[in-house]
Amino acid sequence: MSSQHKNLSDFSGAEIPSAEKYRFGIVVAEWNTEITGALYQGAYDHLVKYGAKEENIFTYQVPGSFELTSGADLLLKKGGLDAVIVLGCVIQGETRHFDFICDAVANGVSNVAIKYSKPVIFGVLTTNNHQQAFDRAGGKYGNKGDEAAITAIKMAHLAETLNG
Ligand code: DLZ
Repeated sequence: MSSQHKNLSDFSGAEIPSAEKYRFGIVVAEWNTEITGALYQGAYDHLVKYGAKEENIFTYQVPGSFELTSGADLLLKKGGLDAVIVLGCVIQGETRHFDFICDAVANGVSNVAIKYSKPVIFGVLTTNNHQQAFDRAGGKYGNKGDEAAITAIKMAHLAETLNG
């Protein structure tokens, strides 16, 4: 379903496990910081809202979305985390940078997740313009950061259920 028809912060009907015992890493891109800051706030607040302890949320910044993959890789290599959330915002420009960055980060974080067998949650907005990004970073379509946090909690819970 396109996010145009879905509020990214609407979780009604879905059971959300407690995040109390999990440790989370959040990697945030500095590009489009007015958007990624809002995504971060949504993600952080939702982790805490569902029980995560503030001391169990580890935040790191990277220059741009392209670096989210290596940020997640470095965090998981260090160990001790149940899930990592990557947050970025790539806005379509006049060059093909957009395509390269979006493809690289989507493939990159998938590979990191498989490499470490840990959830890596894709909280990256890929939009045509700033307005579409604002609409999805606390605007009329909710906040993708909220959605990323809930996904991280559910995946940490799934990993615990399957792996013990
Ligand atoms: C270079 C670049 C461009 C053009 N656009 C964005 C963007 O919209 N969002 C984003 O997060 N990063 C962008 N970057 C920076 C790249 O992600 C990366 O930081 C640089 O290419 C250095 O590797």
